[in-house]
Amino acid sequence: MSKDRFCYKPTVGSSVLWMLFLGMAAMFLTVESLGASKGGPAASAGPKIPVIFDTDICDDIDDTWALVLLLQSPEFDLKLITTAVGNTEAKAKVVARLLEIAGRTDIPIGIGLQQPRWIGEHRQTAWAKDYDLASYPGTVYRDGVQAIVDTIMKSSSPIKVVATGPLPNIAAALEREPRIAGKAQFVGMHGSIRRGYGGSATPNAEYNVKAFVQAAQKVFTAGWDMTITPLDTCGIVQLKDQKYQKVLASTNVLTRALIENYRVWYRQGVLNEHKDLSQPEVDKMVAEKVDSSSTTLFDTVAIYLAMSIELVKMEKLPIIVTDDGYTRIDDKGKVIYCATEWKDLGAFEDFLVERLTRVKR
Ligand SMILES: [Ca+2]
Repeated sequence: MSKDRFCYKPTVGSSVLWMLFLGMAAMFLTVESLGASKGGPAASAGPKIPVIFDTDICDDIDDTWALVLLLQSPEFDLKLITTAVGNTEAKAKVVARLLEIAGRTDIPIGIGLQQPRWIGEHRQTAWAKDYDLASYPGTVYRDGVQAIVDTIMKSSSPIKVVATGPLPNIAAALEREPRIAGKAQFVGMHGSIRRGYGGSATPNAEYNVKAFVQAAQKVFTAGWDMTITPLDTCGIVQLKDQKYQKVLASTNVLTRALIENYRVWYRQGVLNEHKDLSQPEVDKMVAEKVDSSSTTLFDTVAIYLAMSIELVKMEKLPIIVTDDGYTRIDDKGKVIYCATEWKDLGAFEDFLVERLTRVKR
């Protein structure tokens, strides 16, 4: 390399040109920054990310928030949604109805493995109880596990498997076709590394791991790249006050359906716990919560990690899944990318609000 490059002494004329160039560059950068939502990837980030979404939607409500975030994020090419845990067919109806509202019936749905002991416990399935799955204009796979295997094996580029529930479907897919681990990456809302629920100072046996421990152990030892948001980061995400009110007031049809689901889900929870309440008392309790704040939005962070890690601190940690459902740092464990802290939780909340209130294109 020529040393001249470091000895450049600008003349008066050239410094004017140089300042002009810098000014134009600054303007360009400002416009580019405005074009991207804060915390999200730039709009021109390249090809879409192929994704399979495996969800236990209808148990906690945060999966529905995650699904709407996914559908409102143009970064993704959603190849398949599979339902996990319990009455996975009733759950598929909720997904199908949401996809119809979103105008995205091009997305196939796979019915996941059913576990009889869980059937009848889902608080949200009433929202789609009259929906006829046979009327879904897109494809419904009766064998969701095989659909996961086939979608990954037939893909020409690596797929991200984003999972926001316990992992019976993903473990079964790995069992049926171990080669999927070589053609996919895993992103999940799982575990608890240094903090537990609600930001508590000790880790918990996190539900998605503990509920199906052997399935989690299978997934956490497969030969794929893994990224997780443990409770350390996802367990403290909640929208309240002005941020929540923006979502509540959104005219986006999909976000309105989300809030409708939140109301159905919350009401069923109140009815389950307080059987003696009158109708007006139930209405009051539902309105007090649903009109004021979200619940903890754990699963939305997994969707975010599938497209960006800008707002979180990532650590590569060796993780084992213990038989009692903990995710412990242990030298014998598989090295996993863990989002262990927020760099800017407020910016993530803003990102979430912007995506959820975006006018449908
Ligand atoms: Ca979930």
